[in-house]
Amino acid sequence: MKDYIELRSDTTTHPTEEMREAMRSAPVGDDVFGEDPTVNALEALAASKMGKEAALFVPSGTMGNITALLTHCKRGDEVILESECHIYYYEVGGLSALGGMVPRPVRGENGLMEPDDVEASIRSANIHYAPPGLICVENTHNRGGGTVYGLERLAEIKAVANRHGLPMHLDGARIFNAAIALGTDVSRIASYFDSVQFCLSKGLSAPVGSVLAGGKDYIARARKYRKMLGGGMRQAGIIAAAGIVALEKMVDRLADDHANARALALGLSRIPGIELDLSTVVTNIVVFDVSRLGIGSEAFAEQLSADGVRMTTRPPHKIRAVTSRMFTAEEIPTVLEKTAKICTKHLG
Ligand code: TLP
Repeated sequence: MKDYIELRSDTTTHPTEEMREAMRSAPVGDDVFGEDPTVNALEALAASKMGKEAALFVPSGTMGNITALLTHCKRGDEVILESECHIYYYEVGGLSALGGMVPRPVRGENGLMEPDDVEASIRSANIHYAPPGLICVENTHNRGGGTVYGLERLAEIKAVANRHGLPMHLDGARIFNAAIALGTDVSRIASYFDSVQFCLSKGLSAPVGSVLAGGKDYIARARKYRKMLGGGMRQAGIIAAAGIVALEKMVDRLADDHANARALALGLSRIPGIELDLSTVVTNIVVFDVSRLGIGSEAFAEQLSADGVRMTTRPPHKIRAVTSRMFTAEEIPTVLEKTAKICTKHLG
């Protein structure tokens, strides 16, 4: 049993009993030979959920994204992406270090890019310029606070991509959260993209793994890049089995995480010293600012953790709380009480 309240990330979710049972009894084979029936079943299920021809099981979201980018682009190509997105901010510069790609960041509002800004970032052919190779979108947007692109805006960005003959990649680590917030199916979100990466190991609670989905030829080429990156796994059915349970059983309950995030955010927004824009809290991520307390995020998070509540920092002054199966509605009053205690201490 954990002796603290877990709000650091939905990546901390443990597998369910049903997942452990499925893992124990999963039929397996060598997936590099394409012979693992459980991996093949997961890939087929994931492809059909996303409305794509094919899918590829990868060890992490980071590997899914870099595999996607390597498959779309060549060295020297420009990748258009939002300036706070995970691929740019948290993936160790892999697109440049491993793929020789040039990021072209576009500033969004709470992580969401305007179609006009995307279009303005696409430069016409000129001997001096790196050629544009890909547009990336993140939905939900992590650093934006779990914010969601609506289908209309996605359609407009897709129209921009079409006008310029560019492919689109979705970092849909939390695409199921986006679909629930929009009241739509994941395949509708995915329909605007040539490739989609989504995570099984976040709110869906699988212990390991992500999926890259796309067209048949595209995924065949991606399979080779996954191998190059060292992501060709062998009896991976053991972990893919949990991914199948994640997709079949764990999607609908994400709505509970959203409701908990909303209730938590509402309570936090009423605590003097905390600044929180409630309009951004539409999925399972809550970001708030503690600058009025005269302390930085690190100090705030340390004090909260010492009192048994774990959140992550967004230096210099922001804090992130992520709801998941590891957090229950019953814990909300305790979090609010402990947060208020720190605020009162620092406001004097
Ligand atoms: N996000 C993690 C950390 O890396 C920040 C988290 O705790 O939120 N895309 C998005 C939008 C993500 O939020 C993440 C993980 C990834 C990709 C990468 O997934 P993994 O951790 O499986 O490599």
